[in-house]
Amino acid sequence: MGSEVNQVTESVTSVEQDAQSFLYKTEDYLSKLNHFVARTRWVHGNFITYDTSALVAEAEGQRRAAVVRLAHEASQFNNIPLSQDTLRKLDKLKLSLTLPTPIDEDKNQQLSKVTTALGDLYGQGKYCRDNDSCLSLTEINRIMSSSQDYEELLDLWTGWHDIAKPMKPLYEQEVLLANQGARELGYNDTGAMWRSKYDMPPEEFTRELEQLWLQVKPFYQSLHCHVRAKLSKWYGDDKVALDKPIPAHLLGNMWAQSWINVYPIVAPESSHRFDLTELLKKEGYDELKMVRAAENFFTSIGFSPLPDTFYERSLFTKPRDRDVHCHASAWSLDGQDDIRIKMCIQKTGKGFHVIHHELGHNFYHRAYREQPFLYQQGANDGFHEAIGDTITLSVTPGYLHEIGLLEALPAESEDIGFLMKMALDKVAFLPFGLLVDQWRWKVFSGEITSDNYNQAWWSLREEYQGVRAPVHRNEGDFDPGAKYHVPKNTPYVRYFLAHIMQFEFHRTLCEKAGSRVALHRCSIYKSKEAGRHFNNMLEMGASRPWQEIYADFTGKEVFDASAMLEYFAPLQAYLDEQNQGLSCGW
Ligand code: X8Z
Ligand code: ZN
Repeated sequence: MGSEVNQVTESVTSVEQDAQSFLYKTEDYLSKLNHFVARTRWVHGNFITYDTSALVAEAEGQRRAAVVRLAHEASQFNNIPLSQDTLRKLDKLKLSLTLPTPIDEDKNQQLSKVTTALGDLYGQGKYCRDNDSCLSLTEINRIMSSSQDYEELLDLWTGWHDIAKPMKPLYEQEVLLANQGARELGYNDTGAMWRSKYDMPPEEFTRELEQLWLQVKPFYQSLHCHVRAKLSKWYGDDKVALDKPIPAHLLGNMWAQSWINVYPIVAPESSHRFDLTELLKKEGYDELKMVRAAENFFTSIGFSPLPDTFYERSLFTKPRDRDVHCHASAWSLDGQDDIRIKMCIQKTGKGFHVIHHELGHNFYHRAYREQPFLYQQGANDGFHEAIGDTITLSVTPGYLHEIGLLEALPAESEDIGFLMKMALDKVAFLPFGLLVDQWRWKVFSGEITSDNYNQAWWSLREEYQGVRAPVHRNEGDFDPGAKYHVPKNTPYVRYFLAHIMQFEFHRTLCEKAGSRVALHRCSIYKSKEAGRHFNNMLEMGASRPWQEIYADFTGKEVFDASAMLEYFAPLQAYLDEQNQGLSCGW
């Protein structure tokens, strides 16, 4: 009897050793391959040409094929008792691709070509009124952010959405190929695979999202109601009807995902009207100075300064003479200290926030670099998106005053204006953050087919955001493709999570910093204690289930949106008052 037990233990140990050695080699191999692929992607993203596209397609194809091969090899360890850590790493390996590729090499190459082509259609997209005057997305965004001319906005909106039309057949192919890859790895479809990345059964994850949405939906609806009424006054109720969804081109943003640019139309009368864009201009902040200021926030709470190579290798401004992928991104090329950002910085308040967002990614990359390769990730992808945003919540008027950007410290009575701006950015985003993947999950599962891609997109946008297409759309249009993350295959629900989580993180850090003021007035600037606590979480990477990391960090077992609601409580009271007599909803 005793010797049988020993034999079992010995054989388990030797399988454990086999699995560990497999993982050790895999991590070593993949980290080197990743470095090479990242360099190729970096060059391509900075210089989109026929050749760099071919190179990146090939490199990505190699990487996808290697990961899939290793994930299949890992299945030799299925249903064998192994240590928690080994099981976790095997799971991370299996889930590490966003677009799983079929094992068939021809299909793998086809998938690579299709994904690169889709990304390039977006990166090279321009709206040409005629051959001599083409507008890039950066230019379109700049005009849209300040125009209040209904027809001009409509022209830009339709002009940009047209770039996505040729994506449709490519997207269909991509869905078919990725789904085949997902099935070969044992998932029902690619969407099911994406939902399996959250350390809980995928159905439970879907329920968790639904609950979070229900918690914040009443507040979103109040904001929607108020903004719609103001827009209706501005544009006339023939253009913005008081009981219908808002035309999607009137919210100061191509996707109506951030409404901060319509602040001048909705600003509370009695409130302070300082404008961060103006302050940056007045104080002579160029792109570099904006990045330095954001870095300074992180170093003030105890993070080491960024390496010189960050400044030597990053891209901050849109080159005049070539196509680049302008959408902001943060990179860790080598999993060590070669961290960079690539963004066409807008010298605006919003641009200042985005820089903090990107640096949050980089400080996270660096904090978890001592983890084994497969744990060099956020606790979940929402964490990664929430780090820099948590810092933007500390970019309060008080902080701006402290760093000399804002002359006089605004009185508390003026907070409503500031909260309104924050809500137009952070609360207005929530339904968009949720619906992009609602659409994709249904596309991957086959519930939405190419016959109704566009119609299904707009019914989700109406349902969740309460916005409608400003002109008639049909299935020749492919409006989801006009949003970066669709052609670039970046899962999106991470941003929804991040928008909720950042308020929980902010509340936790404010407690650590010993703050005694309301959540929206708290800034953790210069608090080493808050910084230390933050860093302890970041260092863990994905080495433990995110729920444990979250509970350790916040001290709370429950993950909910209560901090966001607490932060905006004074604005909620103001909106309730303003909305009296209006009939809200759509
Ligand atoms: O894509 C981003 C970041 C890069 S990870 C700039 N964001 C989403 C978007 O722009 O749509 C941040 C907020 C949502
Ligand atoms: Zn991000």
